[in-house]
Amino acid sequence: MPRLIFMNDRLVPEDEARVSVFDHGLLYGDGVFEGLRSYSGKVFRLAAHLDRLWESAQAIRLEIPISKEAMSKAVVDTLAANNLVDGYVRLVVTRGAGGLGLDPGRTSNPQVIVIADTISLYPAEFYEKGLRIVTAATQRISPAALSPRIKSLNYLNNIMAKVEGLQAGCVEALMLNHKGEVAECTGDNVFCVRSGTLLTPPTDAGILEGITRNAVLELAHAAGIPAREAVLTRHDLYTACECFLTGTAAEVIPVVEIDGRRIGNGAPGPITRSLKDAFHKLVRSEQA
Ligand code: PXG
Repeated sequence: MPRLIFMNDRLVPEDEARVSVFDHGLLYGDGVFEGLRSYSGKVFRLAAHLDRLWESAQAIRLEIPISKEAMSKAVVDTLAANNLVDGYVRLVVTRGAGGLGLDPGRTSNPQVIVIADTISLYPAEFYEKGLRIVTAATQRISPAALSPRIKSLNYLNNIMAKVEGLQAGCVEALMLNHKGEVAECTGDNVFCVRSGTLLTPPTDAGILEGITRNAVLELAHAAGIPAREAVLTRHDLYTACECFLTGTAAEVIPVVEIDGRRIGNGAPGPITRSLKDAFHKLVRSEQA
């Protein structure tokens, strides 16, 4: 069965879901996207993902041609049309087709695309034993150059770092900001536990403000675990008791080694495990 893709205003079979070679999303990475998940038929934090998509679009002066309500319906309909209960949804809005020049004013017809698919998860072993990661030499792009808060179609900064991680035999890589502080991983936010306090870099460290990150901060507060945003250096991570990553795809995943330094006792820590469990409960309990 071919997948059904939502394109602009309707569902079409995947081989009919096409964009122009003149689309500035393709030519320049001029567009925005989101990645969401549904659990047992409920889309996790759909409103927050739509808000972030609209904010990304506003930042690049791209007007999304459909309403949030229509996008919300498209997400639900695309999952249903593909018989997906536990699925992954990619929302893409491109600038649309135009001439071979940067000027977005010379484009027309921004394309709205909703793809629903199954999610390929990291092997269960990574969640039980924890990840090894390395710091990429590729810095997170400076907010003065392009805000990392924009989830744009230009992800080369992250891809360059991801390739470095893969070359080192790791599935994720840590990225530092232009000041040498810890920013985030290529597609995940980073947390550590020091002296019983949960710490994560602030948004002005030049990161994407992850929806999973925010959910984990809420869960920590609810569980009475002290938690706050803090500027972190690699030293803070190397000498932390625990470390973990958060993201829509990865959920909450422990990190047990960074740049060859063992974190804590080298096994996923108790705060990590309790937040991982709490997150699993949350995604199955929240209403869409
Ligand atoms: N940082 C970056 C740079 C991201 O791209 C996150 C953090 C985590 O944010 P959320 O809101 O997901 O908690 C992301 C999200 C993919 C994929 O296909 C990537 C993301 C999300 C979903 C899928 O690799 N990145």
